[in-house]
Amino acid sequence: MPRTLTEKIIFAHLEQDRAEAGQEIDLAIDQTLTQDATGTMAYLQWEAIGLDEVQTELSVSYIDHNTLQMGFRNPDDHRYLRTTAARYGLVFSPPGTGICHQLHLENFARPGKTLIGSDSHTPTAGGVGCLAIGAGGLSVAMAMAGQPYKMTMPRVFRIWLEGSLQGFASAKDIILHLLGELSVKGGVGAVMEYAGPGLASLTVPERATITNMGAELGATTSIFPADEQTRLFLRSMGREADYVSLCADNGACYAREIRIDLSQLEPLAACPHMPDKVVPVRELDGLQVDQVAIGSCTNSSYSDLKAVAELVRGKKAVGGCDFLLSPGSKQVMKMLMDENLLAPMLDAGVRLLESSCGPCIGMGGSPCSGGISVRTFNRNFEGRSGTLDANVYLVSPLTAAMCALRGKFTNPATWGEAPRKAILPEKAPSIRDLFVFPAADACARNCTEVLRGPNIVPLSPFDPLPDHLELPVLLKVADNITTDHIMPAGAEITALRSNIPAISRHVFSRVDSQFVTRCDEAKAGIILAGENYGQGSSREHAALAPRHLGIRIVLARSFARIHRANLVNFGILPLLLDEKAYTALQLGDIVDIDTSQLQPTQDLTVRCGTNYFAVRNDLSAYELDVIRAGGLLNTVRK
Ligand code: MIC
Ligand code: SF4
Repeated sequence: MPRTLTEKIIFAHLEQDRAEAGQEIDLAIDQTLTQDATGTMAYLQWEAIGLDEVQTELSVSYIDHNTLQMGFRNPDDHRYLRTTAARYGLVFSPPGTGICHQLHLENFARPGKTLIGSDSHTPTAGGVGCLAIGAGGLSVAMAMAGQPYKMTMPRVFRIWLEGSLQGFASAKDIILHLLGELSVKGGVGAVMEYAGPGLASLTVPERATITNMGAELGATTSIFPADEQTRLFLRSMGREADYVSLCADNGACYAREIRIDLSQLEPLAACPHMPDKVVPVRELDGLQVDQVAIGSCTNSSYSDLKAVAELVRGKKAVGGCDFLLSPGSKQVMKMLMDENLLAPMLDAGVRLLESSCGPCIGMGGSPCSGGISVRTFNRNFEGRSGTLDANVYLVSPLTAAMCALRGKFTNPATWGEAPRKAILPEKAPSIRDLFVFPAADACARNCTEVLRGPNIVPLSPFDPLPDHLELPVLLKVADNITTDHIMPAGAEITALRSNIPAISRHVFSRVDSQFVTRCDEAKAGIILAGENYGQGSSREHAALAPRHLGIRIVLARSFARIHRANLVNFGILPLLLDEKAYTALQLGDIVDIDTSQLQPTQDLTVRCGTNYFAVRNDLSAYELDVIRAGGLLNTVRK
């Protein structure tokens, strides 16, 4: 039977040779990655599993999210990650080397391999034909222990590309266009597989922009075939030997097809505060801009930044418009230096930042009060920039640079001629020596002492699920609640990622300052939510910290994939409500659930006072076992 590219990679990593969409599957994992903000917890959990050595072909521990090193907490985390990598056989990427996804694409991602990463933008590696999936830290720790990754067999959408990009339209505009069409929920349960004659003109860095931001569609992942463009990219990275040609079979069956004529696209922008609120840039003509930030794992490649350098050469950013730029890796930085491309940017007023996530996760670079910030990033959720009342627009690097030069959005019809597309050199400078590879000798690894600090607090075990729960609703929230709403980021709170008791004091702090107090008083309770609860980041702290506060159940209209898995991993029941029950239930209501009656995928009835509500339960037998045990670590310990 002809197969999609996604199916080919999945079946090469499965025991069984048939799996229907929607069925639970066990996927063997070749590679893992973590970053510091999710990594400390992932390695604390890895240590709790108790193995001596990672079991994957390759596991990499990157430091890129919090590199500020303000006070002891953050440098202690870095030291812990460096020593765990050396102790257990991981490659370590020191702070400042670059953003995990950019570095992984340049140095390690391979066509046909499976990768899971404790970061939702792990699908970036799909740009070279790797099946790359974002997951919670505990799921990554389990994969490092050699366990298959449990996931739902996805549906596969074919995104058929025709024509080629014209003028100032760029890869970012392809994915923004798709977000405008499908919305932030449009990809849930699906893999976006790209195909068609339009592929030939898209380079790997352009493809990686698209697969990266496929995360904002809620998709399981996004993937491009491995073709001549892939071979050229891998050759430039000094890794041509990693190339294998890979594409879907003719006649493969897709759940849905979406056609995009690239030649019809124009510069687009996602308006505050969702990545799917997409409009043509021309409609924003005249809107003043306070800040421009170029970078992030979406748009910080050599090709992106070279185009910016060419555009701003000999020009100046308008005074009063802050112009920040972070290259995605030291390799990108070196290439810009080698080609004298930094000078035109610095002369134009660029403030050059370290190769890290930086302003994307609110690590500095916050806009002024009520400010308009134009960013090449992938998320513009309210408050994520660090300024609650700022308005963030997501655009391509060229659109962002034009905003900096003019101090406002302008109509692309007035921009003149677009710079030529930057093509990677045949041999890019390597930065491989900056990674710390584990010692080949097991004795040397075993002798490495793992160094901790006072802010690194091991996880306390959670109790099993009681047979009966009678709990108050402690929070009622609307649709599209992001993990940034649940567990905010920014420099101060992210520094607490390895200390659950401390970080849990900040749960929902930007949504309802009384939430934690209500949890303290009630000791246990329920969160009631609308559609797509937990979209965005993979941070398991958005499940772990509420569980620490006593949350046992989330009743929602629907869940985002990674967050639902994280809830299960930490023993929280994710149950589904219909519109009527969601509307009827209110803050403070006491809900009575007989959990002893829970059966895999069997719906149940819950009571609230004299009312009864039907609740949908889509948990598999495995997931229910994990929740009953009080979480995955308890199951593993058993
Ligand atoms: C994000 O973009 O929200 C993050 C920060 O990279 C997160 C991970 C985290 O919260 O540590 C993600 O996307 O998974
Ligand atoms: Fe880092 Fe931002 Fe990418 Fe998340 S989205 S990995 S914070 S650059």
